[in-house]
Amino acid sequence: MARVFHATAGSGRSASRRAARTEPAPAAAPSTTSGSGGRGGIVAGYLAPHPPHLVYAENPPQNEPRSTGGWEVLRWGYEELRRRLRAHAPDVLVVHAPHWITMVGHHVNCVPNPRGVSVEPIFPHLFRYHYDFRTDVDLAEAIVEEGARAGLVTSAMREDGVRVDYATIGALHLANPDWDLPVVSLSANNNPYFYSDASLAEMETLGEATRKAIEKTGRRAVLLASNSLSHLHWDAEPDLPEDMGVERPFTHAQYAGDMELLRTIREGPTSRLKEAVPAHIEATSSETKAGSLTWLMAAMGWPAIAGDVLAYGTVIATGNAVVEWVPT
Ligand code: 2XP
Ligand code: FE2
Repeated sequence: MARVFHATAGSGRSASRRAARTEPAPAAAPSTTSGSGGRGGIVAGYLAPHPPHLVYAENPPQNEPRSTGGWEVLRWGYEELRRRLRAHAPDVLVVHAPHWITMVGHHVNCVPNPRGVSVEPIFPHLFRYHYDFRTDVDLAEAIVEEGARAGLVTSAMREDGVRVDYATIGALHLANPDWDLPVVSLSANNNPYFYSDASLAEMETLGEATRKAIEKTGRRAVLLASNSLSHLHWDAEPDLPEDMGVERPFTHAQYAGDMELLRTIREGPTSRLKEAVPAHIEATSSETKAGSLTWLMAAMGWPAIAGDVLAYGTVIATGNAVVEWVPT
């Protein structure tokens, strides 16, 4: 395992703030064993991309901007994801997202009831989302502990009022717009972006630590990897952002790179992604560089199964796929 940072995350002052437990969430706290009565563990994992356009297109009451629709095929894929997610009857959704960027270590949101407005900085005219959800604090803390035990720099984020990033909110909204399940949200350590030759090895360790924490707490968990695929996008948009007359891949090469990865996913087994994901990143500047997909695979233990691609489509030229894996 290649580690770049060895320091403890945060200052001494913030460490003492982090150590102080905040009040439990106002809503009923998640139970310590599977609430659904079924077996615990990771019951499904999804590639759940977060383009703000998809939330904008859905016109939920929480989002301020209004649209006339758009990107339907991807949104139909999410409809199917929601049906399947319900059938898995999870106790908790665990999400790893690339736009909660932490420079030192892997942070886990331990705020019991995050509330606020999440804004997409590039597309603030599309995404200004009012969120209010519950955290499964026991599981969040268990992930911090297991990550540290595995040698990672980890930190429990306990600062009430820190704005939750749009990649976390976007994936969670699209997967569960009712927000009736507790959440655990993990940050993306910035090393892979900062150091061009940094590997995704730490994400494997974080994934294994996530699985151990889920098993220890007896949760029945669904995991969400909030990543787009090919990631070049236009620097201009049409007057009507949802004008599907101009929506297309950035280049054929970007599209072909996505198709190659999706072919590997659909054929399985997932262990092939250990080589395919870095090759896809190299070919398409894929957002999986942030590690969410690798974290998901490692958490599930790289099962010898194929992924089920529920939808693929471009969003302002980036490639996006909604994919389900159900470990057996
Ligand atoms: O990566 C993102 O979230 C972006 N802001 C790019 C826009 C669309 C992504 O697919
Ligand atoms: Fe993104």
